[in-house]
Amino acid sequence: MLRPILKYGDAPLHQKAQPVAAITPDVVRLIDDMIETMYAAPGIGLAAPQVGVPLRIFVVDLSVGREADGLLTFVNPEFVEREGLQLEEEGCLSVPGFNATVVRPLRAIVKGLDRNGEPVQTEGNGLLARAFQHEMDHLDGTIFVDRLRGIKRDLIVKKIRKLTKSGKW
Ligand code: GNR
Ligand code: NI
Repeated sequence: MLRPILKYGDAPLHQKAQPVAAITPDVVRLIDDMIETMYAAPGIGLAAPQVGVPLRIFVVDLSVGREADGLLTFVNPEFVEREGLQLEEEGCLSVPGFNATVVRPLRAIVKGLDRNGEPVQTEGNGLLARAFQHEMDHLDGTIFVDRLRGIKRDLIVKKIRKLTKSGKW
């Protein structure tokens, strides 16, 4: 089932998500809905708070469903290692119409549980490392806009505020 994607300003996006206590049928349904919603958007990643659920779950698929082994699901993810720096353009399904250059680690190893509750650990480089960090940020209530400083951030926040006031956000 498709779930609506929340936008910048919606409370769950700005709050820390809680660890998943057990992978119940409800949690499995949530993961399946997140995958469907990510592909439909389309996006390369989606975190549970983006669909209004304050749990520590994200999905990533750089191939957006085109490759059979492209999908990664993490429940209660943690960074094992982060290394290097990259500066690239970044966007977010919860901040449609905006993007900005964000500093991220070049390489990241994430561990967690998959949708069957089995331990998984994956190394990401470049865009995958960026997606890992972007989704982990969502679990901590951080959006890429929060990582910007100065006029770049002010401009985006101002434009969103204006869109919100005119009912276009
Ligand atoms: O679809 C997405 N593309 C993207 C591009 C560069 C850096 C991060 C991302 S994640 C984003 C989907 C999303 O908002 N996930 O939370
Ligand atoms: Ni995002």
